[in-house]
Amino acid sequence: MIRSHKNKDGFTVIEVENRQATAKLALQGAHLFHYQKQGEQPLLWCSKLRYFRHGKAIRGGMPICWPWFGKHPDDPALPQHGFARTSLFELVAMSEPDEDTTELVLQLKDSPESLALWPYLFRLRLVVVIGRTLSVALITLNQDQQPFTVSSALHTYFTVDHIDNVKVEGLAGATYLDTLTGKTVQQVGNIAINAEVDRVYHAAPLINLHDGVRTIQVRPEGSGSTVVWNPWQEKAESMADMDDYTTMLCIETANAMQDARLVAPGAEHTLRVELF
Ligand code: TA6
Repeated sequence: MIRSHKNKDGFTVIEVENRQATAKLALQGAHLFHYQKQGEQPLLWCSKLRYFRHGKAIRGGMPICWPWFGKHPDDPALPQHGFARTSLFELVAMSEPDEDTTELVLQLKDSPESLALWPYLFRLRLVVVIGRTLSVALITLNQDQQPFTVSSALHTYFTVDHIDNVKVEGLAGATYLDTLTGKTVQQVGNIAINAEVDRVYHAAPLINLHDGVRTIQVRPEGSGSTVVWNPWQEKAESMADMDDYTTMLCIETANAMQDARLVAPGAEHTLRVELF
C-alpha cells in the first residue's frame, strides 16, 4: 500500500505498508521519518516535538544533509547541513515489486533558490527500498559543466531502548574528530554513551548498534566517514523540537569533512546505507 496525505499546512507525507514493514516519508527533504518492521519497535526515532512545517527539518528519522554537512565551509549564515532537507522533492517513481517490497524514488533539481545558495546544476535522487531491510541511496548527478564538491550525510536517528545500555560496535581503532573539543582521538573498543557525543569518525565500517534489547546493523556504501551524535540532557533541553534523548542515538552514514566527494560534470556519486 502506498498513499499520501497533506496536513493543514499542506505538508505532504507518503505512507507505505507491506508484509515486512511500514514507513512514512515527507516530500519536504525526501525525509524518511518512520520505519518499523512488522511486530518490532520502530527502527527510526522521531521526536514527539518535531515540526511538520515547510522550512523546518523534522527532528528525527533520516534527514538528508546535502550539499554540505554541518556549517557551510565559507558562509556560516547559510543553513546548517545544506538545503536538501528543507526543499520540496518530487515523487518520480513508486513500485511494489512484491508483497514484501516497496520502492520510492524522489528527486530534487537545481532551482533559482538552490542556485542562490549553491551555484551548480544538479539532480539529486533518493531511492528508498522498504522491506525486510531498509535501503536508502542518495544519488548526486552533476549536470553542470564544472566539477563540484559535495559533503553529505544520511543523518539517521535510531531508536534505542535506553542510551545507558548502548554499545556501538565496529569503530574500534578508528580515529575521530571530537567536535566538542576539536581534538582527534582514536576509538578504543566499543562506543558507550554517557554524556554529549558529537564525533566524526574517519571510517565507515559495518556497524552493530546494540541497546541490550536488540541489535541494529548499519551497512554503509560510498562513505568513508561516520558521525555519532547524542545531544545529552542540557543540549536536548535547549532544542525546542527535541524530546527524550535517552531513547535515541544518531549514527550517520556520511561523506563529511575530508571525506567530501568531488563529482565531475556528468558523473554521479551514491551514498547509501542499508539497515537491518
Ligand atoms: O549530528 C551531527 C550534528 O552536526 C550535530 O553537531 C548536531 O548539530 C546535529 O548534527 C543536529 O543538527 P541539526 O541542524 O539537525 O539540529
